Amino acid sequence: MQITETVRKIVDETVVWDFHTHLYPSTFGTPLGRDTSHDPQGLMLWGIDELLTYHYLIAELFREVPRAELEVDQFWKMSRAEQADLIWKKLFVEATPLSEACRGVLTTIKRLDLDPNEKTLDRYRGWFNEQTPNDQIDRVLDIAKVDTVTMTNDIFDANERQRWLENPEIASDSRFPAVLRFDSLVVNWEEAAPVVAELGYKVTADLSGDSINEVKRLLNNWIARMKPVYCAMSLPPSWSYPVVCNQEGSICPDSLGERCLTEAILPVCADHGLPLALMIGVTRGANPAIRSAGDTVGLADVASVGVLAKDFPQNHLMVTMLARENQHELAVTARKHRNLTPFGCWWFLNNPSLIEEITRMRVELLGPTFIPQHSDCRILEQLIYKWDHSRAIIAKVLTDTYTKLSATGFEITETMIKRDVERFLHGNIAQLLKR
Ligand code: HDL
Ligand code: ZN
Repeated sequence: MQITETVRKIVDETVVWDFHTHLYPSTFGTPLGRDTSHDPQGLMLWGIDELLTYHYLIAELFREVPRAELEVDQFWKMSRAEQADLIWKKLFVEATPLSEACRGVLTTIKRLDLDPNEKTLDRYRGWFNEQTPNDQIDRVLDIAKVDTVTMTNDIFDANERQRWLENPEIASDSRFPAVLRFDSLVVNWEEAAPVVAELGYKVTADLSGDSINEVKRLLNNWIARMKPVYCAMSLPPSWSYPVVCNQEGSICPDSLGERCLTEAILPVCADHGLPLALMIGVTRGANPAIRSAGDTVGLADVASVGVLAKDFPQNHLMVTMLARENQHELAVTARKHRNLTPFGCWWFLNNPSLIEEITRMRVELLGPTFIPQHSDCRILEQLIYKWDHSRAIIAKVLTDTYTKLSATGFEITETMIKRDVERFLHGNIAQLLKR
């Protein structure tokens, strides 16, 4: 058997379950739709203007264009189309689109049978304006060979929360399973408390009285409403468990978040058999002026992940970390705790050089027992490039692995490769989420 060709063919053909995205079906409304889904505040983002104003590209625009030419607040005053025109001009026409986020747009344009060498966006806009949201979802999932696109449904996002309250059937498209997301419960309980109270739960900023039971009631109600496949939160580099409190006397805020995590979230997840995803190492608002492009990475404490897994063996933790330097310790920690599954090459790690390094290390340390990638897509058509680019790297790592394995005299079969690739791209997730 020719291992290289066989692996590449199988990886390209195996259908993906995308474990973490920010994508939505058209029932959540879309700014571009011309049919009933059209809604300026809609959550389903698709089309060329959204692709080009992805916050990764906004960050790159401000590096390419000097301040004398473009002040940040001038950019925010532009329309979405004007912003997209400027990004195309500055990053794709007047400069070479060398970055991964730029190359991704070109891969997507090419796979949609459009010409990546246009000097303006006119032709692309013309084509996208002929599409409908639902046809585009079908087309993109088919091209990307993705059959399940896991959403991120943040109960602290008022726009999203209102849509769920108004339409209980909003998540009727089974290709888009829900995920109950609630960073604020752990990261900033004092800010979360008034929002939770406003929703009708008797909670206090210091978690006194019946607050913990009320947080559990909130979680149970939203699990009943959303029917999530798992629950999730992102955490800052400073997060630790047990919490380190160096403020004498007064309740330190982090201990409130820890109580929400250990006394409410983890017991409720265990009751429902729902895994909890922890996405650790993001510093929000490092540069607030550039809005969602302004978050950055920080080194986090992996030992805390191990202690949490040890203390809560009845919970399954799915963990991704943002710092490259945390990856080896996370993989070793997963060897110690069967209820800990590393997933994905998150955000600033979702680049070929780092996907290769991290996936090689994980295969060597964890064999087939992890989830190599998620896309984190925010715009529908990104599924095409994020999975094209990741499949190429995963195939390369597996080819090398099987080649070395074969050198021992162990027989590698096509059936074996199909089994392993199906696990990496779909089966490990389906098994963990009991789907
Ligand atoms: O918190 C998260 O889920 C992150 O993925 C953020 O959404 C981030 O802005 C992002 O899109 N990363 O790819
Ligand atoms: Zn995300």
